[in-house]
Amino acid sequence: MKKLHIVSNRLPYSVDFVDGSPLLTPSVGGLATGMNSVYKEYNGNWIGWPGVASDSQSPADLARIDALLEKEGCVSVHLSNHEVEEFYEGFCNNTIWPLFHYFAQYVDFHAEFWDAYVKVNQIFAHKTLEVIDDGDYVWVHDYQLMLVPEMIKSKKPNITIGYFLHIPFPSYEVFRILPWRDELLKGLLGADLIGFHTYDYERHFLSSVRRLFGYEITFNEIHIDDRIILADAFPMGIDYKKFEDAAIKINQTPLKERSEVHRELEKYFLMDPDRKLVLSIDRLDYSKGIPNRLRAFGRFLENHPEYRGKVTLILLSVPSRNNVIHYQRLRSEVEELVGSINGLYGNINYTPVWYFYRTMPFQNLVELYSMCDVALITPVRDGMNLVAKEYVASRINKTGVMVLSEMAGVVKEMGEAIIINPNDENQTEKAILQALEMPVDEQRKRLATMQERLKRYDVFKWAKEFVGSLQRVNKIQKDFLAK
Ligand code: GDG
Repeated sequence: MKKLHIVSNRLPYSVDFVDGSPLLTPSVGGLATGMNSVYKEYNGNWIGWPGVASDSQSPADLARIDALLEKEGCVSVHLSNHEVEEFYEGFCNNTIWPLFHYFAQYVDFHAEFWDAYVKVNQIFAHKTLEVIDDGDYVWVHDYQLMLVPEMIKSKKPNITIGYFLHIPFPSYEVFRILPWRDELLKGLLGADLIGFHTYDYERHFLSSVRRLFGYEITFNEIHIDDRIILADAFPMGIDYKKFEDAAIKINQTPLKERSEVHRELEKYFLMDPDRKLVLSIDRLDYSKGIPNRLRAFGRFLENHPEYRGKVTLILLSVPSRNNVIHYQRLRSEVEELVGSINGLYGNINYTPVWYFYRTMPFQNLVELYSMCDVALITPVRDGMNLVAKEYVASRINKTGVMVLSEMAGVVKEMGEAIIINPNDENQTEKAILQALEMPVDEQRKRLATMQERLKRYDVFKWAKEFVGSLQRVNKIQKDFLAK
């Protein structure tokens, strides 16, 4: 049977040392959930970096980590501290990430970062080539590994390769800024199927292929000599049932046994049952539009004094990429804005913004989703945004309103949200008011439609459809060659 292997920057486990022995903790993220459902079924391996630099461990410890991972079907890629710095923090997070999110002014064009990117992609490709057999399928993930498809295809043309990009693919005019644009595209074109969250990203990609290489493109098929490459949209879903079940379980737990977060939120409503909570959750990343959101909330309190004391914004900012200067500056900006809003509109009994700079356990996350009346999701660019989907899935009482940026990929599946341009703070301010005042009947109607849609196309369906298309493209290619 043909196997299916996954290649991603990080393996779906984190490694900790307990009493001197390495211990694996499975990752609970969306990608791990979706991929676990396929690579084990197809008896393949997951190739990736375990998150520990090879030169920070003794060879004996590295071997112990590798052996533990091997038992889980995982193959470790070894990267040194320096490689992680120049590849991941350098080219991935200082070059591709800002450019693909339209932050051209933040992009670093360092040749050393590019060299490290090529070298690390080669390490991933070599590792993959060591464990795959002729005829197997390989599914490569995300912007860290855009060169890997071609590196595999050039050595083993009979491997069917899928690639999925989790971030936006920018328009050609932005993509062309990159000195290494041709190399990145060539790397991707080693794949047989290239997937994006939305049709717009797919179109941008095809337009770059056409403009830079002039290849023949029919609908979403790229023809290069005797090869056919398919580009398609696969909007990633969530493990809907996991969020729904967690919310049901929390709801059934007696008040006394609920978490501290839950009890604190209950107290907030006990003081005044008409009070409302607005929720904002993301990694502290400049693409997520956190300052715009805070300014819009500040304006809302300024222009609607009747809501002071009645509405609190819970702002959960998950620490991210602290080594990068733009992230450090963003943190200061966010903290200043929070301080200024609280200083201007708060009093002894009322704090307008509850700010948390940390990661919360899954249960607390679902508690926040289920207790907040409004979700304020306003990225300036976002490949998809799974938080929006998780909020909808956790609303088991069928109420709740989403204010959603038109710049997030998820908006294509959430036409029932209140949709805003995140750069228009006036519009966002009005949307907050509209959300807080939306009649319950209308909330239910809008939410039910979104819930139905998200339930149907969950992360398992997403993974299955991608793999199905990968098998189909293999057949299309064979039929084409047989003609
Ligand atoms: C990239 C793309 C695309 C957040 N805070 C906590 C926590 N989370 C979890 C959420 C959600 C995930 O992190 C965040 O996913 P997003 O999709 O919102 O954003 P990115 O991290 O930027 O992801 C994005 C995604 O890839 C998938 O393709 O949608 O556009 O940028 O699942 O639940 N989880 C826990 N505690 C927290 O405090 N446990």
